[in-house]
Amino acid sequence: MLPRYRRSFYPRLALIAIVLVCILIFTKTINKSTDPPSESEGLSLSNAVVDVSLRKKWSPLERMVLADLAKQRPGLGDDGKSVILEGEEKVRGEAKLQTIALNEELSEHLSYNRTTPDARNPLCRTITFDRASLPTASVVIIFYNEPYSVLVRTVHSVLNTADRQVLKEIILVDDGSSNVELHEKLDYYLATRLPQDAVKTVRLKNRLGLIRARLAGARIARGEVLVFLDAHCECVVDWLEPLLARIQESRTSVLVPIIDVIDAKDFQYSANGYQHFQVGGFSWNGHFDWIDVPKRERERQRQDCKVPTEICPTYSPTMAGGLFAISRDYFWEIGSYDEQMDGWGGENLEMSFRIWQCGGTIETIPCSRVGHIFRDFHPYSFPDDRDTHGINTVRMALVWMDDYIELFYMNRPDLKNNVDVGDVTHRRILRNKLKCKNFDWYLKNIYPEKFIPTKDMIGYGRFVSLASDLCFDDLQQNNEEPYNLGLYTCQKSDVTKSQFFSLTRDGVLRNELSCATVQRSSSTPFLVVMAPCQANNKHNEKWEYFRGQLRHIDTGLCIEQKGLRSHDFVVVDVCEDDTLSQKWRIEH
Ligand code: UD2
Ligand code: MN
Repeated sequence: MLPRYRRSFYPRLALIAIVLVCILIFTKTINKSTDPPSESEGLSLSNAVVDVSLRKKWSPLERMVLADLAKQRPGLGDDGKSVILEGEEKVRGEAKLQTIALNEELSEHLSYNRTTPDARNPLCRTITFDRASLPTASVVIIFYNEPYSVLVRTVHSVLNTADRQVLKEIILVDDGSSNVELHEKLDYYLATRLPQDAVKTVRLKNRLGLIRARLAGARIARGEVLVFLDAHCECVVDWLEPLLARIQESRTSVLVPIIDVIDAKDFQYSANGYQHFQVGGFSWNGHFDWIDVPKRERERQRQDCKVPTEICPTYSPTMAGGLFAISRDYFWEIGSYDEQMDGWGGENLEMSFRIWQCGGTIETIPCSRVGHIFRDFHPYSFPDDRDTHGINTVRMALVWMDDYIELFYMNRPDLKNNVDVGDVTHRRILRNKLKCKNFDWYLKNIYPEKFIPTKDMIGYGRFVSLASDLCFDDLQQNNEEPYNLGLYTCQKSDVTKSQFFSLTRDGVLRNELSCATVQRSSSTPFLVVMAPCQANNKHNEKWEYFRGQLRHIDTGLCIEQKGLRSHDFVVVDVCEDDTLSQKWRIEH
């Protein structure tokens, strides 16, 4: 029999041991929850439910990050579906849309890892890549005061869709953002939630503009290919590999994905079917625009392509500028960017013309798709409120467009004189050094569809009435929609766009975007309506210029200005020989 003290000792020991084990387990649990999640946990933790009572133990940054994550609703907007907010959230979202052209409220409720639809042509899924042999990529994302959640989602999207075998790094370039969310919180998030070597951040002390921001990223990039993205993109599975494979095959090809639209209001990812996509053009006012793939290009593809034409690299006369891939060596060889371009705009046409004129190609790669949030207005102001797009475009035109710069000035007379655009000598030296072709060659060979108001015309310039001091004039109406052709006192100095018209060799009376048609009504005179030109010139209405009269072929009526004054709309009426009010002099 055990002594008394022994009898009570053993149960007590057991009790103490149990209590100790409990304390140990308890402190472990607490510690685990208060530590910032480890790297490997990071990605999957994004949508975790967080115990609010424990938050006070975390650092302020961790608390902010957790609060952001707690706001997100797993699955919302997945597959790029549109999301409509309700109540207070809806009101806040609409207010954001008004101020920054983007529904930041909604973005904060979508997971950083929300998925995108596979919008690719099904043929793309049959292509396989030998990733080990592909060149590696540095993805450069520049930002200036972008909404935090949108930027972070862009980073996640790249990591989720690009294979780490080919994705060397993501380089974020902060172009001097003043939004504090983009400082410590972003650094903290990247350090605690993403794989350590995946993302590098470059901070510019002052805002240098998107051109110099991209250059800063390119300078530290170590991948063999540079891929630039805007800070509000979401990528589609396997978007990167087709770009890298094409550069491997053709070093001087500069590539753009198909750029899909992510709606700024409801975040819907729209691909518009996989069959139809557009390539880049430009207008004489110096802006980029989208054009349909020309028939000529489809012909070339049928001859040159090893793969079906639908997924074949498609030549593009220009590029939008924000999303593209280029061999890193070639980027520097071909003159990177014009570093004296400030703010926003113009760099995309500069690079487009330079690449084509100096021996490279710009191609859309149909199997690569990336969504971009197109905003209705710039959420930021411009350095010193200057028109940096206009100024940069003058710099571009002075170097690359030769005499065609006059067509640009005609659209932008405000930029012709009295604007300091700086010195372009070093860019002209570059053009000589690279032995680049001229702009005329570019238009003839790369963009023959482009309407040139002074080429192959019966006449062009001002259309001046012989009976008075009145000229044809678009009366500053929107040329992208139908409008009535007007009359206005003839401009005295250089002609500008509103009075510049052309009569083509095949009898089309037009300007850059609109073609003259006749609007029939119950009785003459009829109005002359300028309507968006048909891509196939055969379908545009025809006119004849004979003894000073402009006769509409279909109706046989002549343009007439009797009784009309400056600001009136011009008409067509029964042709009468020797009537001065039906006679027009074409300037050239
Ligand atoms: C388009 C391009 C854009 C650029 C621009 C012409 C696409 C889809 N987008 O306008 O990339 O080529 O045309 O210049 O092709 N940013 C800065 N610093 C600034 C201003 C902007 O870093 O001073 C950043 C901004 O945060 C964004 C990127 O530059 O990530 C492009 O700006 P944007 O998105 O406002 O231009 P976007 O898409 O209207
Ligand atoms: Mn953008």
